[in-house]
Amino acid sequence: MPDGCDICAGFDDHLDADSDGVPDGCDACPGFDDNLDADSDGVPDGCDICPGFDDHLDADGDGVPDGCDVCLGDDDTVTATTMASAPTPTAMTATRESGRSTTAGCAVATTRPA
Ligand SMILES: [Ca+2]
Ligand SMILES: [Ca+2]
Ligand SMILES: [Ca+2]
Ligand SMILES: [Ca+2]
Repeated sequence: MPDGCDICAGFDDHLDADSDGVPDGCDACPGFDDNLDADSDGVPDGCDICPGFDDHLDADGDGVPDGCDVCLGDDDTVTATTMASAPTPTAMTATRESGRSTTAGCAVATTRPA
């Protein structure tokens, strides 16, 4: 195929494992349809970190989009890591259930699905 018509330069345009029209080499979200982006933030629905919000807006730079940031202004990742070392599974579950509604804010992290 001529370079001018190459969808994904440097990769085989015919390889498209998830059949979304985007060659594997340029697939933004392997296994999901790259053309589906309900919140139009440029991240396909299947890989959207924070559906309904712009994944690229991250004021505190912790990798968690503003729309899903549990602790704006603080690093959510650090909090999550701390929570991962919680002593008992029971404690983890209790924390998770109360995570969203609590006003303790930065002291409690809510585990989000990957
Ligand atoms: Ca594809
Ligand atoms: Ca895809
Ligand atoms: Ca999206
Ligand atoms: Ca953030």
